[in-house]
Amino acid sequence: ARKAEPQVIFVLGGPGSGKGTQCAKMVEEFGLLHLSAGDLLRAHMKSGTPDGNMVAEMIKQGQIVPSRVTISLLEDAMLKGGKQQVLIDGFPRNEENRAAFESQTGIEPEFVLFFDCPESVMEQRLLSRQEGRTDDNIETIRKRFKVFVESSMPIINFYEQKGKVRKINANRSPDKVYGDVRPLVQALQA
Ligand code: UP5
Ligand code: MG
Repeated sequence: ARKAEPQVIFVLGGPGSGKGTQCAKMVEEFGLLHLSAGDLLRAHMKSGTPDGNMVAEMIKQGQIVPSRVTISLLEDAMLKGGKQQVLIDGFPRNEENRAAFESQTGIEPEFVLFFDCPESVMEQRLLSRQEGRTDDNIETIRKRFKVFVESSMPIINFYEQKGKVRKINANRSPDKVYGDVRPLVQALQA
């Protein structure tokens, strides 16, 4: 018999809203598989392939990589991870991503966590991060904000209309934010 499709939560929110931070907390407590599309793409950059070089350039410009690349990385990682519950962090970011994922995998998210945070706060967080990301400079950060508003917010609105968005105020301490996240994930496990 075919294995049941995994239950997926899309974790969305602007650059620096705390997606990665909150996913780590969910993994620690509930043991879900965490797939950060950005982390997978950053690892792929190092492959030295033509696709890898394209990804590096697009990330530096704050642009959204074509779903062909991102979905294949996500699908591989989902298979390898072999878990029934999966957090997909930072994807889908535009309509092309969303429609392609749905048609290629047949997966609909259980719900969408949306970390809502003012740009000024996200900007401060990204400028103080010391991970050496090629996109953590003010010029690229502004491009990332613009792409988020123009291309990614419409995806959140799409799921909002389906009643699937769980909006969280992300402008608080990580533990306070997690206090609102926790019961949502717990309900899925029950
Ligand atoms: N921090 C976190 N929570 C905090 C809190 N509550 N209070 C105070 N500080 C807090 O957090 C960011 C920083 O803030 C950290 O230093 C953290 O300690 C602190 P983090 O948890 O890393 O936030 P996150 O939302 O994950 O920020 P990130 O920078 O990863 O978001 P982006 O959406 O910009 O990055 P992502 O890696 O998803 O994508 C990067 C690029 O990859 C995109 O711009 C795009 O070019 C490309 N991409 C695609 O093309 N397609 C995809 O599907 C995905 C990515
Ligand atoms: Mg992240």
